[in-house]
Amino acid sequence: MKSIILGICIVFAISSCQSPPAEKIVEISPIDTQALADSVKQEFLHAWNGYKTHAWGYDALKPLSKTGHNWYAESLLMTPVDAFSTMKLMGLEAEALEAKTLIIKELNFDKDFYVQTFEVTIRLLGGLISAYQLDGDPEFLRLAQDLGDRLMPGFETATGMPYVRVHLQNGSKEWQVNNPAEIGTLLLEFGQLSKLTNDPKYYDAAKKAITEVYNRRSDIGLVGTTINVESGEWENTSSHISGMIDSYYEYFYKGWLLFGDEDLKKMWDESIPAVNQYLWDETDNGAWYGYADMHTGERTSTRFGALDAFMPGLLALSGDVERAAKLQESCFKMWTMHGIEPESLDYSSMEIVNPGYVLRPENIESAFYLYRFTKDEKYLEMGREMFQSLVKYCRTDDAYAALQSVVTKEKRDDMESFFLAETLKYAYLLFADERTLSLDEFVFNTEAHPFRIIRQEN
Ligand code: DMJ
Repeated sequence: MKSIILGICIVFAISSCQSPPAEKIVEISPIDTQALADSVKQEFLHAWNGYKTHAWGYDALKPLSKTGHNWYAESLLMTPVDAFSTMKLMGLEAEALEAKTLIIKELNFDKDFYVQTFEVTIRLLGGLISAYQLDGDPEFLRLAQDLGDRLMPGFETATGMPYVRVHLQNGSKEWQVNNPAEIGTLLLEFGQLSKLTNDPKYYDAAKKAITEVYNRRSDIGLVGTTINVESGEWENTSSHISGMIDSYYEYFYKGWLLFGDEDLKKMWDESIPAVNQYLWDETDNGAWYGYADMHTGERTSTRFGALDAFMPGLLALSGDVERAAKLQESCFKMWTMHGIEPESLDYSSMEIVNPGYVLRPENIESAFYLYRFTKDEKYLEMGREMFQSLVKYCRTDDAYAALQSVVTKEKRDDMESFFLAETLKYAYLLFADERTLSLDEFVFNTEAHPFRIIRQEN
């Protein structure tokens, strides 16, 4: 048990009508971090066993219909690859071995279909690189390099920014309107592949891609939501930190941490002040980041959601703990309003915009970072409440399920692989002994796969 305060407060409330003092016992239960870490591990096993029983070999489990489902025409083993690094951190060696055996026997990227470069990079390339660094089996690196090579043609465009999708066998590409997150959030994975293979081509391609987005920021320093990778023209000029932009910012700072590339730190330093100037919004309902036009900075929407909740964690990692703490208060308010967070709300009215919850990690991820950097127990309490509500509302007999609505708590037939890669990993790391993973040695990709910092020997 890490630390524990708390105990019993006895509060005497004296009523005005001279009746005997009412004694109210407010019990504040101690935070048994070890028990919580164990409990997260048990819930991980529950979800993994559901996948094993009903969807073994498929990309993902459909938890209500209890079947397997694939993203494309054939499986790319999304769930086992995504879950592997969590198993290693949790010390689940038997499960890690069964996942590894499946991956090495069955995973094959010689497929006759297009894949979405971003999703396949953060889940599979990231998962395989991290598996290689945690496990040491060179087969993981061979698979990672094969996948990286098949995705590389996507970068062959007039600007160097990649198309959305690439064909795994013939390298043809499709969908030239892409977004900053899908263009920029390749750098950690391709960069680490370069470090591990001693071939700079992956790093160079991914760095050029993110830099080309940065070079097209507006005069006031913001980027938009979509951009044409051939013409280099913005198609949607709405600026925010939500999906389609979010991890573009994340990879500047984490790229600098992982690779020590000063260009990335400069891009972070130049970008974040504009985000804070034009998107940050302090209201009666708390502090948030809203939407603004990338050219004028004018507020266009007061929407905020589950995806945006990654930002307190990133701010804390980058040293802005004060802003991170303020924003996390709002994120936690968003979580507790209905017992579990909605996909998005309008923070000016606190009305829900999108009521779903797809088992996203970001709110718990931010509690993890804030606890690491402040040691303030309130983040343990937040994490405990978030974890307990996951168990309460999303657990099924066989696994975990997304929610159709956080208001009705009606479940939905989905269990995204990031629930095992990220949500339960960050919950576990929040409660587990800090030595389980040191932030001085590892940087997480946006799918929570830990990449070990490779230090150059002098
Ligand atoms: C994950 O795939 C990654 O965290 C990504 O950056 C955003 N979306 C999901 C989790 O919500």
